[in-house]
Amino acid sequence: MSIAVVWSRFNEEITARLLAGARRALEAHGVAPDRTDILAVPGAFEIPLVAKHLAARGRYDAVVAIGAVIRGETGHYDLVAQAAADGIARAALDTGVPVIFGVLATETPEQARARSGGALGNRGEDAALAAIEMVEVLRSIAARDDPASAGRSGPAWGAGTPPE
Ligand code: INI
Repeated sequence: MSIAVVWSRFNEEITARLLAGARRALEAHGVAPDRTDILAVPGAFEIPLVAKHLAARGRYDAVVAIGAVIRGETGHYDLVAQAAADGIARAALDTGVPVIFGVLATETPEQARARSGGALGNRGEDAALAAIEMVEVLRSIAARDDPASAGRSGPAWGAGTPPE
């Protein structure tokens, strides 16, 4: 599995912790560091364009987008957070490659710290796990279309087991 990470430097204290979590999770799940490319961008607003370029290259199974948008005194926050969310979703839908939303959007720096290796876990780690799961989901769909796996059937597709 080959993964690209778009890492936004804005609020770097937070995003460095998210990136560390993502790298740890990828390696722990068998994605070797030399199969993981990391591209830095200035802020969350810049993530979608780079994510789309990477996804369109055809050499990555998924792209993980990492950033932190923290509400300040102005409305800038809403614009940046919305543009990042919309653009990341669009990059995935336009290319057919999973682009995972590992961008924190919080009211305060404390809330961001809690979600980047603090009391509430690490959203970078969660994003990396979501990327791996999405690659498996898409591979399971492709396997169903593969004549070599004809006859395989069952209710559960993808990586998870649906509840009864
Ligand atoms: N970028 C972020 O990643 N997080 C923020 O909280 C943020 N705020 O609050 O302004 C932010 N702004 C920069 C933006 O992403 C762009 O880099 C900049 O506007 C240049 O296009």
